[in-house]
Amino acid sequence: METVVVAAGSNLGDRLKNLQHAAHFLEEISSGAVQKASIWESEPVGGAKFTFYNSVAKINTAYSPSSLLQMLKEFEQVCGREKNPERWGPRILDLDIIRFGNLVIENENLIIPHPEYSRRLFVLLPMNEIDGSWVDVTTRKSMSTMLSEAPEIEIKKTNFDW
Ligand code: PH2
Ligand code: MG
Ligand code: MG
Repeated sequence: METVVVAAGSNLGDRLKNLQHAAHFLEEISSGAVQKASIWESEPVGGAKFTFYNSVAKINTAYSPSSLLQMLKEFEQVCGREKNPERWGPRILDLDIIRFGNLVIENENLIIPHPEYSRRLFVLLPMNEIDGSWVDVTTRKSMSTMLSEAPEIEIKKTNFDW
């Protein structure tokens, strides 16, 4: 059994409902309770255009990383996400594996830890709420170091439940 951190984002349609669907799904696939951070509203980073709702959830799973990835991708599709969307196009739901226990994986389908998370406050701020003592397995950076080094963006915590 491994502890896995999954980041969730939505910037299309009913963003809160999309994250609530995701929470329901994560509860179904997790062995035991799911720990969810707050939902944060954040400006789009990179080439994306519409404001996101973002959060992260910590689950426990006996699935392999590739099976979990497959399940998350399938669920994104079930929620109505297009199969081959434009790179920065708006998305109903994006579910990314941020960390998978202390595994380090690098293949053509999956990189763990997620290659961008340490520069993304929309992942780090919610992650810090539930996993503040996390140290990156590859860089050995603490959460507070990553938080202070990540580029600033406009982001605020909401009171929505998911
Ligand atoms: N996801 C992206 C690109 N940019 N910006 C924010 N604020 N939140 C995201 O989840 C996000 C993004 C690609 O997955
Ligand atoms: Mg993503
Ligand atoms: Mg993704």
